[in-house]
Amino acid sequence: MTVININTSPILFEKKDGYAIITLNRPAQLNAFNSDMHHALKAALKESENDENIRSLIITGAGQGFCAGQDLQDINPNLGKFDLSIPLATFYNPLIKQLRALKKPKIVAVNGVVAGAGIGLVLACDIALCSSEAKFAMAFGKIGLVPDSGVTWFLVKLIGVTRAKALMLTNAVLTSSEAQEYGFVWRIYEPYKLLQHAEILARDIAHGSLIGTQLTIEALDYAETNTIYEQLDLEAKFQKKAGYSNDHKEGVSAFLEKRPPIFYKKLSNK
Ligand code: T3D
Repeated sequence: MTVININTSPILFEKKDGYAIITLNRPAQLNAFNSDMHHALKAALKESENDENIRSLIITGAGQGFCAGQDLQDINPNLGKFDLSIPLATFYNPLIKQLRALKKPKIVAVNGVVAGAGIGLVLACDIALCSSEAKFAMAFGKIGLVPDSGVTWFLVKLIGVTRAKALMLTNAVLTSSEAQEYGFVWRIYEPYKLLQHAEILARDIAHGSLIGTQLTIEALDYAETNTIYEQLDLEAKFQKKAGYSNDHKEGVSAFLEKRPPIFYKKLSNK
């Protein structure tokens, strides 16, 4: 059994009814990333991928913030210049790739301020919810850096190059309503209700058809770059796979028998 000290562990990992909650846990630094948090998050995502009883995932933050990007206390400007492509290649790029490759639905519950690479983390997940108190700060330009962690890629696709440029060049801080208007987040909740709603969503998705969910996420990933002709072929290929699944059989049987479908039964050996 892994013993986690909630006072010192940079990540809290809790398994629930078909889903898991990963909590970024460096509240005094607004859950900014240091190498320990990167390593622990990578391990928690890997376990979420491997554990068949985890069928959806919530990522949230402890305390007042969600994630303030890179921990700036770790950078001592007096120690000379440092090749920042190294932390990107070591930590940030693998994190975004790991999130995109993890084909289980990832719900991000943005409980407070999010800045820098934290924005990339939000945009790499599948469904984003936020607290009405959340703020979205670009932040990179304020310290003379370029948006990273996929933020340039995500934002051009999400809001178009005109608004992406304006946000990045002004280092704007968006309110929760603006973030919703821009499509960063799907729904906004009162702070004390955010996690409750994220858990209802995670549980509902976990008890739904995993194959349908996974193929949907994958199809939408391909849609970013495919032509309509390629996408139609892909949909047919994925529908063939889904159509042969036990989940499809169960879904249709349940409909005809006027009962709720049963897609998920906890595996007892886990
Ligand atoms: O460098 C590389 O490895 C390359 C990769 C880069 C990726 C990046 O993410 S670059 C961007 C790094 N992040 C930032 O520049 C954000 C810096 N923080 C802020 O701009 C503001 O703190 C926020 C807009 C996020 C929130 O503002 P506010 O007013 O709500 O809170 P605050 O008072 O500024 O911060 C509260 C505490 O959190 C404070 O500590 P204290 O004084 O109470 O002891 C502050 O120092 C700490 N904190 C906030 N952000 C960071 C942080 N500590 C370390 N690192 C942070 N990024």
